[in-house]
Amino acid sequence: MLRRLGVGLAALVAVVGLVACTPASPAVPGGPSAPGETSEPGTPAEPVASKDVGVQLFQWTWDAIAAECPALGEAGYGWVLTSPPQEHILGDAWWTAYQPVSYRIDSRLGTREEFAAMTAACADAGVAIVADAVVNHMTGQDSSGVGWAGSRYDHYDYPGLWSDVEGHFHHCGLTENDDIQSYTSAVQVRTCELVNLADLATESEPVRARLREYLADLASLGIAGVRIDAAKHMTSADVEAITADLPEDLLVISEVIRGPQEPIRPEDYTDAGDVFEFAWGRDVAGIVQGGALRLALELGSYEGSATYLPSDAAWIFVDNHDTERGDQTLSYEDGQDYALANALMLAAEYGRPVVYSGYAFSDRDAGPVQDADGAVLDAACAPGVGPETADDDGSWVCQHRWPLIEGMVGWRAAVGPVGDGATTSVDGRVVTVGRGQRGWFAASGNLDATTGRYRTGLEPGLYCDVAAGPPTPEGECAGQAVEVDAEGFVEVTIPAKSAVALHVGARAAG
Ligand code: ARE
Ligand code: CA
Repeated sequence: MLRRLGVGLAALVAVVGLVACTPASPAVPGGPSAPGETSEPGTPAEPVASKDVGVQLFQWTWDAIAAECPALGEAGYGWVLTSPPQEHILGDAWWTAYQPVSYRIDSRLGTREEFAAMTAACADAGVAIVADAVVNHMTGQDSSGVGWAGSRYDHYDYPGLWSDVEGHFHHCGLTENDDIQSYTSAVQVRTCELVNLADLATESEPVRARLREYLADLASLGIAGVRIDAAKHMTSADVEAITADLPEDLLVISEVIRGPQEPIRPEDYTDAGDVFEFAWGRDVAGIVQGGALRLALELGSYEGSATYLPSDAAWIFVDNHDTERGDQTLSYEDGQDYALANALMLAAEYGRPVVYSGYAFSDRDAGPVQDADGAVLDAACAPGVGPETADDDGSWVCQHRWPLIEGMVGWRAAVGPVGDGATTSVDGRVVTVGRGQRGWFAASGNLDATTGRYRTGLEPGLYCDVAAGPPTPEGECAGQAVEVDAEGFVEVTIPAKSAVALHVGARAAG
């Protein structure tokens, strides 16, 4: 079955405000292959209200996500990726969530009722919920224990759920301790254990059936999609089988990390739905640090670039919870470079973007701030968060509210995910992106401010520079107002390693 950005989520991310003369929505509304968004001459330009941008709210509680959703919807985010919601092992580290003990929706991030209340509150705000589904494995604990919700377990025995005697687990027998040793062996990757995590026999029908039940239960609580954790460690057929009963319109995004020389490739999973393209975040890191920004807008289409997933199957990100703990991508610690990389992701036409938002840490394993019982405390964003904010360990970084990132989410929501190809490379380090009458974007990789006169497709008038953040609820610009002259030109100063962004949804009074 071919699962792509589905109807339910698509309804949220659809190009809902298209001008009358635009062709009817395609099968994948809002997708990168959607028709051009440029208004016909003579039609007044309106924001397109496309909401394809996701935000991963790493380790946010269900209550905190519910509270954030109105602001997310207002900013233009279409959906939230949550951390895994099922019962997990006890412990302080963040990764306890990736060791399921049962499929009860009861975790230190919240109860089943709180989860359902979150999907409802977010839906009211026009924001969909995508849940992280850990279905490849159970725990990696060698001794028995009790999970967050009180379920007893042993490494290969989960009473009433899985047991070794019934053949629910793989014991690959290919390596000394049954752990994956080499990613160049597909059979090891799929049947041996990922860091000692008890590997489910996902090719077996009884296992698949129970996993389908788990995902159906999540769907009944109002989710609009699932991230399939560790999809590389199952076959694409397994992922298809496990997700087969889900409503047609549910989004399925497989996590398959692209690795050089590996036999298992992200491309192998596109029959099961969409896939995260890890290459984008890795490649954009060097590009932004080097400053030749043109390349960032060409990733995925540039002939010289490495293999990328087809755009309509790809979800891209600057970082996620794993890569921010590694050295292959940028992270919040890169400050302005990180903000700029996110802005480029939101202006690019390749794939669909996911903004990441987590908490500050210096220890890789450190979990989010918890109470005495281990329940995670509700996240909250301090006023004025941004790339310059000093982050004490445990404080919520709130990247999704950084002015440039939030402003560009609004920009993308107003101009749509694809343009008419009117991207002009001014020079290697300054790029401009025109989206007809709807919007215009310029970014600079220079280490000094760059002043220039540029042609836009915008109607004459005053526009807020949303690179300084979205306009206030009262409609006041967060930063400078930029005048588009009678010929459509602007004269702007692009700050070092930053951007200027104008769109029809943020016109300045005056
Ligand atoms: C923890 C401890 C381990 C311990 C284990 C069991 O760290 O020492 O053995 O528990 O007790 C997360 C954490 C892990 C954690 C695990 C379980 O990152 O540290 O283990 O939870 O609690 C591969 C997979 C990819 C996976 C990454 C991390 O292919 O799917 O490894 N990513 C997802 C999640 C993770 C999560 C898991 C999967 C497990 O996003 O957060 O782990 O549910 C090359 C390959 C990649 C490979 C990568 C790293 O790049 O191409 O495929 O990724 O190396 O090995
Ligand atoms: Ca497996």
